[in-house]
Amino acid sequence: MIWNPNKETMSRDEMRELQGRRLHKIVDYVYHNVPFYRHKLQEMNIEPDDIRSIDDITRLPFTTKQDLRDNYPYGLQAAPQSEIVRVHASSGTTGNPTIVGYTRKDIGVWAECMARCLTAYGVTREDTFSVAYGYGLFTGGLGAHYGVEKLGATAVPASVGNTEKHLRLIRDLRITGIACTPSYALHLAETMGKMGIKKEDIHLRIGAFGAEPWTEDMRHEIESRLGLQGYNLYGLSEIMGPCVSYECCCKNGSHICEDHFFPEIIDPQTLEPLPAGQTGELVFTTLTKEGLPLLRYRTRDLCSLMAGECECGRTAIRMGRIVGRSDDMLIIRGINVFPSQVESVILSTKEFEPQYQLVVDRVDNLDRLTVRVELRNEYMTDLLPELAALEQKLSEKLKSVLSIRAKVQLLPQGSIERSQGKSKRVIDNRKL
Ligand code: DLL
Repeated sequence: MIWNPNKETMSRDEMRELQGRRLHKIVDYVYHNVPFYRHKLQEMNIEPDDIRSIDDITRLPFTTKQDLRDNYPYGLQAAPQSEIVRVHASSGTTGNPTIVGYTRKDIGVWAECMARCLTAYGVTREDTFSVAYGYGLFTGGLGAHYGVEKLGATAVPASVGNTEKHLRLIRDLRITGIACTPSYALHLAETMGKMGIKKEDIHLRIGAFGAEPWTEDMRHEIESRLGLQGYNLYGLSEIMGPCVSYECCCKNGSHICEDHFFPEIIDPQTLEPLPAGQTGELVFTTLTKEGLPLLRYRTRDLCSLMAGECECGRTAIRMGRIVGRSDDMLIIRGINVFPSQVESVILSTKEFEPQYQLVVDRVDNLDRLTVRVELRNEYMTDLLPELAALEQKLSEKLKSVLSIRAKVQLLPQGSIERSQGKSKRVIDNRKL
């Protein structure tokens, strides 16, 4: 089944023509509504009417997360606040999160694209679908939820945590579909084992997994342990949230909703566009967004685009799996974490040396972050309660900045190896 055959199976020529028209409109829109873009375009001597076809996109300026940070909170928003019906936020490289405002039309486009994803996975109105991404400022929960309702399946807003209760619901409500991070899917499988629930006792048949990188091996593991078919779901808050691209039954690349989000791959060093098949940094231009339209937004995700037809009948271009990042962002339990956020917390706390390491492990299929930090000599003590209080203080500060709990490990001054060149701040022991 295809949710919107009109858009999802359009001929390539028609699609490019539609994209060209929409690009012209969005450039005109940001030119007149976002001073940041007007100045950039004026500096480059570009008038909206110069942008006539989708090929003209390479003339436009890039946008980065830094631009969003510099214009925090609403500087790049194009629609007036009275038109914004919701905001989400994602973590920035330092204290300021990125704020994304959505108009009612944006929320509608999001639900439409999410319904396309779910239909491609095989979800129908007969399914009962559990959304086990976090509900809140993170786009995963509400984003997937609106898609399930749009499609007409039954949404179960399970959110994260409460794993045992969730598993009982999965069994008792005969839940057939689930959206969550791949690592949470494995955690579910493990908890099932502990609770004595067998995969024959549940009816899950479809999983929509994303928000963090995962591999084919992980797919096979999840599929065999939960007894379902697992599909990739990709997205990012700045562009919309989950729904930007999705796998179909062929499980060979993810179709991009390219009537709404135009993809390019660039060389992250030279910023030159790369042809299909080559790996580089993924860049998106939102073609229809009203709240926060972005031109050539650099996602920092590394992948390649796959031209050519797909056996499922969809004509939309596909992207391969995300194979890395062109910055140092880590994804821990689905939450984006930048080492620089940890650094700024440590530097603002007088007891610690600016020497630290982030160690990421996967225990029982859940990510665990440990922050190792050196205690300055003058604060060193053998009074255990004092040390515990310091650990607690840092752990709470980190929680408020990162939105995830980190275990703090205090070390004597001088114990973290000093490096000659780049310091090794991150030890990622997860095997992906
Ligand atoms: O993670 C949106 C989302 C929610 C996608 C639920 C899928 C499912 P952010 O928090 O802004 O948004 O993080 C976006 O997460 O740039 C990628 O680095 C990574 N990411 C998201 N989906 C995938 C995926 C949501 N399927 C960042 N595979 C992106 C690999 C993914 N990485």
